[in-house]
Amino acid sequence: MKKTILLLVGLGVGIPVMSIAQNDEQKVPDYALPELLMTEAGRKVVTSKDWEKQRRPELLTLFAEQVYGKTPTQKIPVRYEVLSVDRNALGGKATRKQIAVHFGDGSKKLDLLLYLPNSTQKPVPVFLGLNFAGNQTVHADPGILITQSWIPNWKDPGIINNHSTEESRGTRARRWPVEEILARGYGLATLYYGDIQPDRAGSFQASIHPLFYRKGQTGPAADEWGAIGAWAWGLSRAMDYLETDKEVDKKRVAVMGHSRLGKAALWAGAQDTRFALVISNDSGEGGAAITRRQYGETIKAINTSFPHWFATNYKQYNDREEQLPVDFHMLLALMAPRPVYVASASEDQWADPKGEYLGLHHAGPAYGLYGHPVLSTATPPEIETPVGRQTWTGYHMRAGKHDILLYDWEQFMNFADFHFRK
Ligand code: GTR
Repeated sequence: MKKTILLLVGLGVGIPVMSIAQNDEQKVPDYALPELLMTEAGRKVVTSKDWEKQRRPELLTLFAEQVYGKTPTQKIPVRYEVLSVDRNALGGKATRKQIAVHFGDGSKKLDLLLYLPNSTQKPVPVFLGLNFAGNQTVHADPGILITQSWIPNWKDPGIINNHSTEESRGTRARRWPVEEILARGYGLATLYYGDIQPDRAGSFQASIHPLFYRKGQTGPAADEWGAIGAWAWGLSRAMDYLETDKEVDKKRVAVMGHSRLGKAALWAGAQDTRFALVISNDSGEGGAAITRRQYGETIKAINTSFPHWFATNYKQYNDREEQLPVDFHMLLALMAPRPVYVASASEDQWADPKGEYLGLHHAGPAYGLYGHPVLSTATPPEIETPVGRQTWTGYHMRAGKHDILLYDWEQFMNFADFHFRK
């Protein structure tokens, strides 16, 4: 038996991380997944009605209270300010809109960037996702407003002392194939996750959290939302705007995200059924991957490196995966009956590609309640052999590292074509 111990230092997140990761398939413990189609009272879920009325709400509550923390339900004042509309962006290929969404007394806002294809009849389907480094990083388009928000000191050019400069334009363009997306008749909407909550420990005061605080409250209670919950909330607020835009087909909005932002996309998709399709790219631990496998990143590792991401309650499961009342196949099942897509990368062992595939596979029975076809085998496919494209659970494993590239987007669009253009 080959023993592999991987020492991960830093991971380029600006926070010192030192943990021992287990990435030996032989060392995956025997585990039993909590039953997807069994209510807490021990009743079998056999119809879509049982799912929608009972089991799905139970699971949503468990994920809220034990994993991500509860999202506040109260509405706060929101105001949209259209900052710019350019009907001749990207050499005439696109309409570019930028919208500031102001919250509460106006002290907090998010900036939404929206590209729509000029060559297609409106309304168009749209992909919506958070970005890691500001809207201006997704394309070199000089018309994109540069984020003023605090930003982690990523190694990308153009970030100086947690602020973005002109030099940051287009630095993450490889992750956002804007022209290809537009050419296929889709729009793209994106916002910087740091507009909602800065990605650093102890950042609640600087986030949108205080807009919801009770009198005297200074931080989230043990079962209240962490940063992933806040980022997911931001996706829903972007969706609120998209619903008002006549050029967007609000019935065909796909929410997507990479890595930590894939976790946020999944949690947004679980809570907000306006998202018609949900896509996870390399979301790993706390995303698509089965946590009971304890392969790659674990609950303890993620809670230690990123103490602000999840509800405080989630820390109870450090080294106690088997006690968690849910596992992440249930998160993916919360999308049912809406289609869900999971992507992995072969060298991204930290995110446990096999665990991500199994998460999706074990979500399948929820789709079965609707008679929707899903991936049938528990064995992940070969590298770069997408599967389930014409089912409700699509999957591929790209060759290479933890990232999101044109290849991934092409598969997302193929899957969206099947569901959105039927
Ligand atoms: C890693 C973290 C992962 C993933 C990743 C990312 O450091 O351990 O869970 O979220 O960051 O977001 O790129």
